[in-house]
Amino acid sequence: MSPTITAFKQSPDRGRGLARDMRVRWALEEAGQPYDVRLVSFAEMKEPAHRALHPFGQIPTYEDGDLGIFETGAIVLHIAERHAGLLPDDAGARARAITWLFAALNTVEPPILELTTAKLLEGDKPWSAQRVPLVLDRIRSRLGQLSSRLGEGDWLDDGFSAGDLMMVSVLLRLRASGLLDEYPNLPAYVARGEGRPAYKRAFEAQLAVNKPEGG
Ligand code: GTB
Repeated sequence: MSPTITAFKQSPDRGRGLARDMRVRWALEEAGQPYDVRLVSFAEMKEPAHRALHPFGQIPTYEDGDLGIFETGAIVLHIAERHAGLLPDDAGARARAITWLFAALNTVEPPILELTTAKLLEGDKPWSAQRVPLVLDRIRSRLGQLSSRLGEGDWLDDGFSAGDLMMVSVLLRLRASGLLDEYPNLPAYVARGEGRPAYKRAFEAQLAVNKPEGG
């Protein structure tokens, strides 16, 4: 039986691929694993049936037989550990790839999420005009460090891994801001991720759900 993941019935991004089910879809496509998708509305996410699977009432989730898990990082790692294509065989390279997966989620993404909060949820607060530049500085600091480490490389370590999948996914959230363009190797890195056939398949699948009427 194929695993089942959950995704937004109607994504707020209307299929731009920024909701986190995209990360799981991409991992499954890289692994060559077919999957089913259960679409849930915001209301359904908060109901007991979904909360039994995801205590915080969010997407994505992943179910395979008796197993039900949540948290994108855990799901992608679970897939990567069970199928070829996302983690190297060499123990050291594998540990480094997992390190990048955690770095994407724990070090690079937090200030990016702060920016979303500062702009979308706190934009009307009197202190917002002071806060946003501080958050932008924190993001730039991380991007500069990441850009230096990536250098001329195609990927963060030897070959494409789950670490790159997560880092590219995190960086994609910044595209509209223009911040990535301040570090020329980062848009190119993101474009390499988006150019992967597995990424394209995953993107098309989530777009098909979110296509505007008549579009
Ligand atoms: N830490 C969890 C994980 O990594 O799995 C976070 C999961 C999460 O944030 N899920 C969001 C959710 O279910 C969807 S992805 N939100 C509903 C809720 O909390 O009630 C976050 C997201 C949403 C929308 C956009 N967008 O429109 O661009 C981008 C990302």
